Amino acid sequence: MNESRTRVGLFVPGESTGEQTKAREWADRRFRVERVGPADLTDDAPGPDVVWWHCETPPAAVPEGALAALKSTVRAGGRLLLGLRGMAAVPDLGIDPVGPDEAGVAAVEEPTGLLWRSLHADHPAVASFDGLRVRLADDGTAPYARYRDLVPAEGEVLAATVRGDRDRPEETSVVAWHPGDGMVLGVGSPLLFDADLDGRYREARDAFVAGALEWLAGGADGRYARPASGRDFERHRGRLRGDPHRPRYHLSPPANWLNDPNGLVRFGGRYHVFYQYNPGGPYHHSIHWGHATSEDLVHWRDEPVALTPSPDGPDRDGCWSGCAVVEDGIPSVLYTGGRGRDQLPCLARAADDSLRTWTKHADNPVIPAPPEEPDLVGSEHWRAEFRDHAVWRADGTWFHLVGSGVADVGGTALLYTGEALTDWTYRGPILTGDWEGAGPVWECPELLGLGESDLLHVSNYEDVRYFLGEFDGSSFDVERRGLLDHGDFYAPQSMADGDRYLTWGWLPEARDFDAQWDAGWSGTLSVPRVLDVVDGRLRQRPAPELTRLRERRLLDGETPSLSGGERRPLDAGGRRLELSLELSLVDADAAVLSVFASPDRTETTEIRYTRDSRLVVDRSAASEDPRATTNPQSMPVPPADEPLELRVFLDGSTVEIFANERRCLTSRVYPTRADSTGLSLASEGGRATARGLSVWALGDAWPRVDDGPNGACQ
Ligand code: DQQ
Repeated sequence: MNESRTRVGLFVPGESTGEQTKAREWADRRFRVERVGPADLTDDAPGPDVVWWHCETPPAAVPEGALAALKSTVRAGGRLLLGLRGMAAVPDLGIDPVGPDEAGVAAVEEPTGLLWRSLHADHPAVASFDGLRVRLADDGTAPYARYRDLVPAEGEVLAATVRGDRDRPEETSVVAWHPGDGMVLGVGSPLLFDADLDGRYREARDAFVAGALEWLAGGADGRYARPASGRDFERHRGRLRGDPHRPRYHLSPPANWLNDPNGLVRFGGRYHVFYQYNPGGPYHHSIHWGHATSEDLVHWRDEPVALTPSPDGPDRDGCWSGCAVVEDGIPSVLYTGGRGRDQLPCLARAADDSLRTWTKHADNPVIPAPPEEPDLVGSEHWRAEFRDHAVWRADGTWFHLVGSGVADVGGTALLYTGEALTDWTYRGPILTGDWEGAGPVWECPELLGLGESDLLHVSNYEDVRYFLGEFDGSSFDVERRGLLDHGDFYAPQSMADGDRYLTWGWLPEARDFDAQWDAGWSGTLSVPRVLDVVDGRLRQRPAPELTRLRERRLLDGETPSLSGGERRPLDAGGRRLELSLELSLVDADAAVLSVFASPDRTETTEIRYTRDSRLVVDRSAASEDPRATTNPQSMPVPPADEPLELRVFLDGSTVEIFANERRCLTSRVYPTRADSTGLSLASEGGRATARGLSVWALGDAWPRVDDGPNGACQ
């Protein structure tokens, strides 16, 4: 009868319910089962291998003594499966100070279950399933507890929810904890035994619950613990290493979600880059600040998460974008706290020189409400769009820009000044986009003094617009304007580094949610760019340090000349390359550089330089994956009778193009074939030449850590 020798203790602190009785009948057929109550969970009695609390009623209704017994069992190294509403007890059981923010009872109206995270797809409870979506029930009434706006402080999220055909990434349903020597798995998905389930969901339930119990009973498996140290994050990074789309020399998240770069500061001889990070999965939610450091701007190390939302604070729903300043030798960050419908500026100060720990200001937010004038635009989510911070000091005064939008007018950057980072006086907008195409809201405004000009840039939901001109202390006079990048580049931020500024932008994915969930990561930062102004115009160059990534020179200053209609494969290829060349159209209509191309050209990304002075990235054949975006991207370049100097950086799924050190176009593409590594040049409608064509294979920015089946080192 019993297939397993595992001893399962069913924790039933009161009368068994019908559901618990059925669960016991199920368990009896598979395990050695005993019923345990508080009195059985003593330190001196040899306990079962795993305790299962199939908890139907709110755990708060359970006598305190029963919880205390369970708590000491876990502390002493016990293993515990919390089902149905059981996860709601984690704060009282001393497992996690942050408990689920949703609990209740819901009818199962469509097949519902686990949206498992690909990072943990080898977990024994799910390893036998095909795919990451595992439906466990299609009938019944299910008590549940789950995280929605919050994420656990100590637990690692293993799964969210799939309901029917819809993914619900924000409904966290499975969490693993490793308190002390104990192990706990919380499952808020419908695990029902007293319901009329379709056979396939019954089978899935059986395999999952049995797998979960056996995994817990096996003990001592820290593989699914929440990463705490930089080394833990590097192990997560190692798990994704086999993914050919992962950038290797760009600054990317160890796994999960990344968006804007934040709090950029060079401090104590190290470059610190923080970034918007969701530890719960590869989607934008419950934003924390991830952290990476470098000594040389080329090689990076993962650091522990720097800022975490405080469940009782004004940043409960997320620590959104912000900047760093150094005051009296101590870095501080100003960031946007989100809570309910409010977005308000919050302050935190570094509590150690490695910038790993931060102390939040006791009286956050430091600005209690958005200004009443002008009439700021709001949304269904926010009372007023009022977020993102750029702070600098001039003549003893702090200046502070906040991004916003004026209702029925356009995006704006609001100015505050102050004597201290905690004390701000509102001065008004420095510039408002009251012209066609300015965008309704300006996110992430930043103002930099670039010698002969000031530069203001803003992200308007679509593009990053920049303005060169003069800031006179209260308003910005625009002399020239443009786009910082014409492709997949958003919400940049800059770091003062001696007499230069280094700028990183977020390169969002150009593929759908499913593809991002399945990949287990989303988003990367650009390479660092040096911005300055020359002859009144903006110059953008890759940071010179990047040449240290060059591992092998594959082509050395070649000068191919192509006749009309000719295509010439280059004797070089790869997924991580830098190319440098000067293209001339001679009398061609277009010259085309193909990258990430398969030998039969069924997959190819085409960088096309056309006689009408445009550079176009054609993604129509870039990927055989229908989930990838195919629309073209383009930018103006100098007239076709002038040579076009290109530096192109390829890294897994990123193509970053610098044209004549002025304009940039960044593209995300997802070639699927292992042989989509080719490069070629072609000329259309006449002759074209390339001069100084060099190609380098580039190395890794991150330490090589191999951690698991997906992580084979290449
Ligand atoms: N991303 C942040 C916001 C900012 C936006 C939230 C820009 O603070 O406005 O993650 O990408």
